[in-house]
Amino acid sequence: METLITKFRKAAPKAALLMAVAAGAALQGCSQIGAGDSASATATALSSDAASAVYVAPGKHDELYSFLSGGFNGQVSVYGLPSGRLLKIIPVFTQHGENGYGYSEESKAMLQTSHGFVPWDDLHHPKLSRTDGQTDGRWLFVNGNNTPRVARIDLTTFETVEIMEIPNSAGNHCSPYPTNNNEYVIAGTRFSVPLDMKGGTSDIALDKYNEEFRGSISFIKVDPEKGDMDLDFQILVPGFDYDLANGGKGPSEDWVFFTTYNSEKAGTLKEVGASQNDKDYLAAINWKLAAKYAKEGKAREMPANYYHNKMDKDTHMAKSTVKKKVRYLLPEECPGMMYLLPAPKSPHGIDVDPTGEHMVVSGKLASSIPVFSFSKMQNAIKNKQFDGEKNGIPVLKYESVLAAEVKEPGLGPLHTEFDGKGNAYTSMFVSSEVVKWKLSDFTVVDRIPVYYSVGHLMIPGGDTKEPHGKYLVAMNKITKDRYLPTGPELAHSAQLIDISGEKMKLLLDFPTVAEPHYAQAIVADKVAPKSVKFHKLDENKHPHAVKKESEASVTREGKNKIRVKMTAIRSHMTPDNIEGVQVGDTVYFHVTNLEQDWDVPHGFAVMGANNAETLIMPGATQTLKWVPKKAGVYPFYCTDFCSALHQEMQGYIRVSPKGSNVPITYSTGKKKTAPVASAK
Ligand code: K7E
Ligand code: CUA
Repeated sequence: METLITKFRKAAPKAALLMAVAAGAALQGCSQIGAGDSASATATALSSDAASAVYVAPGKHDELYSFLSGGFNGQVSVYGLPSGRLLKIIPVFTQHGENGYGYSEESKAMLQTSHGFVPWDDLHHPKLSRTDGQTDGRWLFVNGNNTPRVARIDLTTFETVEIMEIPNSAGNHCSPYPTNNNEYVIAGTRFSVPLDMKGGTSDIALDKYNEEFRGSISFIKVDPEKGDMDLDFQILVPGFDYDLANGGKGPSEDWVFFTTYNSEKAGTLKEVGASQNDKDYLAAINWKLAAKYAKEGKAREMPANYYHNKMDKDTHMAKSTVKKKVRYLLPEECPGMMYLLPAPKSPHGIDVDPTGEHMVVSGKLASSIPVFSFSKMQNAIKNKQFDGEKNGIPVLKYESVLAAEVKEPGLGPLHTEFDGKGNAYTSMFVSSEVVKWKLSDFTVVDRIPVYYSVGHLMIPGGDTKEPHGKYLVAMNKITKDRYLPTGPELAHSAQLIDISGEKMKLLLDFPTVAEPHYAQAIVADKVAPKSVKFHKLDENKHPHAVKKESEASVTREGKNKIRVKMTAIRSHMTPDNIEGVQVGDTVYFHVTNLEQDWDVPHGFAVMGANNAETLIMPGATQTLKWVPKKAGVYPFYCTDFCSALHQEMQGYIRVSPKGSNVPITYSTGKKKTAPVASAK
């Protein structure tokens, strides 16, 4: 790295160099940069121009929705742009006390996996669904890295509606990549795993890495109308590590590309072992041909065990299905399906420009950015310009596929996005800057410091055929001295940059929830008009819904199950007095929100519950499970300040000792006795 820095020093403008040094210092934890330095940098960058550019007047709406990944918090955050106002947190792979996701009986199944209930994950990459290579505002797909999963968020409700576990995967990082019409959502594994083809991941000595481990790339079919996912097949690829994925557009739209590292297949100390060779690969896969091979009988089948969890639209209940098989293709048996392009060692991002001609590989350790040409790749394949093969997969000659190298862009290139006006923007992790370069002649034309150590950057639509090239969001890993300190852990940060002119301009800093990796953004007009305001009560098919107060009931089922079918409407619950429950009973509160109006959820919480509240949307039914441990009188109440009489929206449930003869009674106002124990 020393030589790189020396080299960089000669070429880079002074400001960028200062930032490089500052970021280096920050990375090593010795904060040599004074608060004053950055404060003055901020002062210069932030003029009143910038303030008015991001000002969205009270009561006015933002122009764009943006969806930032929550990283190790397992959620997605929705921000308005350009204001940077946080609009919503969408829990995906995590429990969320705010609305009971992952706690309510209806949503628990969403977090079931072959490893049991896993209420956490590491979410890196949101990707919007596409039509004709443009974002269409229907769904947002996201990956879970740790316990490999792909989830789908419905953008009419901003709720997670489906989670698919990925078998034969470990570290679902190059994921999810939707093709230009969501034909497939593609997900690659970061870690290779031992596969015995008979029983999936198996018990194998770790020093057998080289012979026994393989990677997998999963092809998940997406229903064009409903969005439902189905794992169609996998390609079992050589035992490298796979990092990021991106897809072709236009002429290259049948292809998807993956960066790989550890082509050395080191099983330990990868920091060293995976950096021996000068080059790793960009893997190119013709997904259309793969789908054809899979359809025409080239696929074999192996046993598997993975969960597919889906939220039913009518009942608002999630259901898990366990899948027991997966089909797979081997690249060595499928000619023309997969090629390897030599890339600078241990590359990170791969990004394809809007025309589909250029594949940009960000080699985090390299001093230049190689840009591959899709048309050259096609020619090289036709003319067999190979440099041998690896695991039966042809390796293309570097020179035969290279369009150009972007020289001395900065230090630590990670990711690139495009503005649709012929420019590319690359994030530089080590030199803490965003570098703008031209696709026409591959020269650097502008650079702007970011604070500090930027990972992904995002231009709304910047990974699609038609970018909305007005803003860029840089997502930074380190923010030392940018915000008020908050103890050992500081806020991660996003920075909004104006890219509408020749020179980039910093407009705004805003802190993020947990660690953002990638993000997506879309013009609000493509999403807002379809936003659901409330669920129609008549269409509520929840088996325990009650649609009128007169239908509310409390029943004992069998020995110790109590079912409370309750309604909530401003400002009372029916029933609000319940007696006859005993210690040892499990109580299910099925609460139906009778409101048929926008923005009137009711919450439900009961003292001592071991889960959370549940927040019931108008017209929907949600269930809170409660197992009281001791006799007594317990209050329950609405948690969402829904009306002037919200504080009155409360009730009591009496719990008697086990075996007591207190009959079940329930009422709101007038007391009513329950029918004797139900048959079920
Ligand atoms: Cu953070 Cu896309 Cu997981 Cu790069 S990845 S920063
Ligand atoms: Cu309902 Cu507060």
